[in-house]
Amino acid sequence: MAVSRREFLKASAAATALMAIGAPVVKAAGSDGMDRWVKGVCRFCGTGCGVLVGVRGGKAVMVKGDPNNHNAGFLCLKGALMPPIIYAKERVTKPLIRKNGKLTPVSWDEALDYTAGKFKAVLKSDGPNAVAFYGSGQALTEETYLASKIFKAGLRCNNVEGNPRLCMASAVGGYVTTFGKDEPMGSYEDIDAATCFFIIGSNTSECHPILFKRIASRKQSDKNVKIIVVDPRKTNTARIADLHVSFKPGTDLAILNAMAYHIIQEELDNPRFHGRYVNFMNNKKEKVSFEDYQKFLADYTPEKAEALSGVPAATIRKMAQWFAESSATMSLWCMGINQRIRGVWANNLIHNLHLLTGKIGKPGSTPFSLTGQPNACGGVRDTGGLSHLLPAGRLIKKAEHRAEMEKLWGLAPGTINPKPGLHTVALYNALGQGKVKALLMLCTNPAHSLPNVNKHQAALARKDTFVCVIEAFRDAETLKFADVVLPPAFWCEREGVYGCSERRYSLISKAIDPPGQARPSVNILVDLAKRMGVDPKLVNFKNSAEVWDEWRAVARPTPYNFWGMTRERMRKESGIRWPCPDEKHPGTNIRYVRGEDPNIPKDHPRKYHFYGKPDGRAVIWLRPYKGAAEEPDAQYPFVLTTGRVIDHWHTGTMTMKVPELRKSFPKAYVELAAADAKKMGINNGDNVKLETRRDKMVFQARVSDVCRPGLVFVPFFDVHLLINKLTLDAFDPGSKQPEYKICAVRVSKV
Ligand code: MGD
Ligand code: MGD
Ligand code: SF4
Repeated sequence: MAVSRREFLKASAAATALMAIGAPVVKAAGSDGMDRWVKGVCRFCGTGCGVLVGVRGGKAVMVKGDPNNHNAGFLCLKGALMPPIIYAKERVTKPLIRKNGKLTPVSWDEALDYTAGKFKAVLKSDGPNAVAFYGSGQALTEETYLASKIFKAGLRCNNVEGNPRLCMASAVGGYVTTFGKDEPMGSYEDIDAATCFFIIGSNTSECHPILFKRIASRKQSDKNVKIIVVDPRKTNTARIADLHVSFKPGTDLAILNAMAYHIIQEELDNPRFHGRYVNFMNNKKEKVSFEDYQKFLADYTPEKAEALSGVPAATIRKMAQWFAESSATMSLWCMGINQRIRGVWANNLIHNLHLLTGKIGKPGSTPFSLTGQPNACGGVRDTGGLSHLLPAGRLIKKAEHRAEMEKLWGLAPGTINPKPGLHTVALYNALGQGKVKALLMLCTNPAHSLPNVNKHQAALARKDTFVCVIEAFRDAETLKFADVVLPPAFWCEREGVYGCSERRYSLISKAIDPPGQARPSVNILVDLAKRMGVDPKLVNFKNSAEVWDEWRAVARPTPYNFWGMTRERMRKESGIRWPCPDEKHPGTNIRYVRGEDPNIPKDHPRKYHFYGKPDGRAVIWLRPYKGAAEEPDAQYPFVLTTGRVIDHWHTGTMTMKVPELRKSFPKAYVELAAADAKKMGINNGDNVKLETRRDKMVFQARVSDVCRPGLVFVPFFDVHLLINKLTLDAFDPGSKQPEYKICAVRVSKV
């Protein structure tokens, strides 16, 4: 059945209403007079829904769900409402150079020569550590692979970072320390088999709506399925929970250890599994015994955890029991766990529960970190687009990994700088100190999204730094600080791969031409690199398909092997999960299990083989409780937490251009608990001042039962109310991911 755009939007509006009670999304039908439908992937979240772009008269006029991808044709509103964003009047369509303080249109040659000249001058005067690349989990896999290669191999500079540091670094740290390799072992199919969902620090309903829909459907299909939501806010996700556990923010470590304590106490652990497949380790990386682990956990009785977290001991016991007694438990988590100064440890403690109970590597039983961005996994984590990484899980600090990459890239031995580059907060600090002097950015808006952003805006504003931004929209905050802006082809205006949360790589096919002089970023990067003096042999690519083929070859000798995903195959299929070693291989559903994971020989003696670790055993870590970097005190008695709303994407440069989305959340607000509001005489809509040690700002109040008393929440999409002026840039010492989720704040009625 054909649907008109009007009917489609009407259906979408109904879906928004449903979303409010936790029943999201629409399924669009019909082919309705399009010239063609082109296969792609949604531009937004890490769910990675497959889409079909309806093209008529050379324009993308409609988007609907791809019935053959994992989302089975469903999309949430953001995914379906792309066309107004593509054709927004704010698109950058010409290269711009700042002249007399104003961004002024110039030719491509002038912009590229000018940018390359600035980089070359800094490289000459200050060396490779004074330049940097800052990328994004929304750039294509080919773009990040190429940028990272240009800097690490071409310029000998490891200052290659990107917003996944703000997002997934703690999850990476958790996977690598526990299993030896990054990325989840399970897949979305686990949702259909799980009988207990342990959702902690994830507002799945608003941030991964199509996965939330799948969880809700699973619950509807079997009334015995239990959902536990552990979040200090009673979010929309919590509203379908059998048990919502609210607690003092930042105390998850104590709660998770107490769950482990109770599981062992009640003999709900699985000694056959952990005896055979697990090592226990303390923070000094020493192997310890199961008995040592038990002694360590004695500090985390449910009563002691109650004193720290405010969660009744009986509730902790109940959670532990549900987790351990279900036939299949799936944990899902996101920024409530990762954006913390002990994010890696919190990740480890979730893995611990699965390893302790053996609820891993079976359908429905898996720890599964939800990835935020559409290509943080496929693009940045897998290709090595961070300052300590090389492609496919290789590390800069490992000589054999550098040597292997030098061979694959055709470099002289010793070319790759052995010292990891600067992580994101350190990079912007170095920019502020004048140590980094030239910065190239791609597909990210850090002048809005960095924590403690006043400090980092000042760094970007320095007169002696050079900032070149490849950015699709003129109104992005970072453009205020740019010396050069280069216009990229956006989303389906060029071809390339996105890799979502479940190791699934899907191709975005080119559906339409870019506007004006905008060009695919792969071509921009190649031209820029050549002008910067990078050996042309290193960047001898005409298009992203050629980059993809090199990346396939580079990953082939590793456990990431996806050699079987030829471009041709990806054009036909709607996403394939790696490992996928040959063209006949269907892709991998469960890793680390013999018979499932092609990296494990069929005759391997052990059923589970965590091959990222030298002895094939995963690690249960003894991680003590540690609180937030900035706890509330008498001066700043509340906790400020920040995050997302369903209808906006990050810094709002895209979703604010869609009238339906803008109307649902026109500006940021402060959400506060009814009990606190009553005490302070605050009503809905009143002006409320928030003040932290960094800055202060006034927001309209939304009084509800979402926040617990003592906690306030502000979404970060609004450029006119930049909450990151108030947040803190303390970071996890392991992952270097900032603690956006907790800082101390004073709240007063204006
Ligand atoms: P957030 O709102 O950042 O979203 O997805 P989520 O992590 O699900 O925070 C999640 C929850 O953490 C909040 O409900 C908050 O109350 C809780 N939290 C705060 N402090 C704590 C704590 O101490 N412990 C626990 N357990 N929880 C805590 C983020 C994800 O969303 C990401 S990373 C990206 S990049 C994408 N962005 C995005 C978007 O911008 N908009 C929409 N609509 N969807 C998105 N999807 C992705
Ligand atoms: P985005 O809005 O996604 O935010 O932070 P950012 O990456 O800075 O920025 C993407 C930019 O790329 C936009 O300016 C967009 O217009 C542009 N763009 C879109 N498409 C294209 C394209 O095809 N090519 C190019 N070149 N440009 C394009 C996200 C970051 O925010 C993340 S990932 C996290 S997890 C953090 N979360 C967070 C939080 O929870 N709380 C607070 N307070 N702040 C946070 N900041 C972080
Ligand atoms: Fe896009 Fe995420 Fe919505 Fe799917 S759930 S349509 S990937 S925003």
